[in-house]
Amino acid sequence: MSTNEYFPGINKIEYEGPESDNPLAFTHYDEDRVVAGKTMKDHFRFAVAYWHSFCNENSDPFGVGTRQFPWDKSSDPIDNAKFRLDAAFEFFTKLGIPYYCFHDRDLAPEGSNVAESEKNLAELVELAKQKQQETGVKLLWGTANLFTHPRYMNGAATNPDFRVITHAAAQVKAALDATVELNGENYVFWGGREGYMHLFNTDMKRELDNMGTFLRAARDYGRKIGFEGTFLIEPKPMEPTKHQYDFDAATVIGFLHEQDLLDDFKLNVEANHATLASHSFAHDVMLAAQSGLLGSIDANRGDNQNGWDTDYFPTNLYDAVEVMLILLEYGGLAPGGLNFDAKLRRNSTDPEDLFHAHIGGMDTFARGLLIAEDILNNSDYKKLRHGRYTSLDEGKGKAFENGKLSLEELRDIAAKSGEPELQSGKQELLENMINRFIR
Ligand code: XLS
Ligand code: NI
Ligand code: NI
Repeated sequence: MSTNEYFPGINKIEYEGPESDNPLAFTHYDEDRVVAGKTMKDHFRFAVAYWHSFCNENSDPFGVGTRQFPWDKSSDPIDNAKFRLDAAFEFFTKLGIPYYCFHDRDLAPEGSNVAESEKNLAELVELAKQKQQETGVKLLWGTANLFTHPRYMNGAATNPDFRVITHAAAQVKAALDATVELNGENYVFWGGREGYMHLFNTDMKRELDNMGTFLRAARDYGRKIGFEGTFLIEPKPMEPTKHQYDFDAATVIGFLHEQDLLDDFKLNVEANHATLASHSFAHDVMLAAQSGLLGSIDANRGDNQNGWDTDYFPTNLYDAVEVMLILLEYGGLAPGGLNFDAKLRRNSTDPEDLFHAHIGGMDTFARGLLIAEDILNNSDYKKLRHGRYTSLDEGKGKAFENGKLSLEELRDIAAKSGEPELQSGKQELLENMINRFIR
């Protein structure tokens, strides 16, 4: 054991198969196994979220953090950022996860002015680059933290104070530089404070237009410095603001149309954000996928008894099956991936808990993939769904879909053909069928 080891006693996590009872092994995630034409590794492109796993000490509004960070060894925050990077890459390689994601401030501490913050980040990026080369671990996406610092209390790109907007721009510029330097495949905007607390003091139209203008400037800069990846917007309806502008997938798709951003932007759908918006995880994934705008996924889950962003690790097999059915039908996530934007519970304090959490998430989605493939290959799932629409496949139904029938013509068809017989939606049959495959 080297003295610089942060997870001593834990070796590389291996695939041992469904019969294994080793809690530090994969039972279903077998990265080289080919399913529906692709390896599991390529289906998921799993990523660790740097902020939850290496920066979040698990405090809550009622108590201080409970996690011990053995990498916080120095009184110098830059030194600690370097130790944290070592710990993170030790974890990534032991877990065998191919990607990670970060905010600028996760990687390096903020300086006392713009130039110093840029210098801190560049220093850590240089080291991260070396680590990536040594280990083969890659950057799924970078982003800028535009919500923690007090200056962002009234928003970042949507702040009524222009000076704050410029600071947000400085951060996004540096975070884009970092993402390009590290070959990041995507760049995320999550507008945590882009929203409002009350309309009394808010010019909503002006703020939304400024958000569009800001995003176009960021896009132009990214393309100028050679960023070829996808820009992603991550919807969330609320928290920390009362109302967040990127409310849900449907809202963001409308915004991208209105702001002429569709050529460069897609969506990063997060499970717990979709449920906060009173949708299911699958609903927002489907909405993005069917528009050709599914960029990436932040995998986690909420809690049926709690109405906030609990960010539990995803262990709900049923959710995973629903989402994998969509991913298989719509061609998957690449160049996006599945990022574990999830945190340990406050009372999960052993270093190995971080492994259990990620292993559980990876195995859940791997099982979901195997079950979804089985359903698609060996059941009437698709046939039953498509079967409900056959009257639109030909004749007048098809003419309607093609916009060839006027309202008067439709009326005349109804008058002539009389009352249609009822057609069952077959929901219970389908639900039972899906359950039979979850074995
Ligand atoms: C918070 C968001 C955040 C983004 C990245 O709710 O999920 O973690 O993914 O800024
Ligand atoms: Ni997220
Ligand atoms: Ni979240």
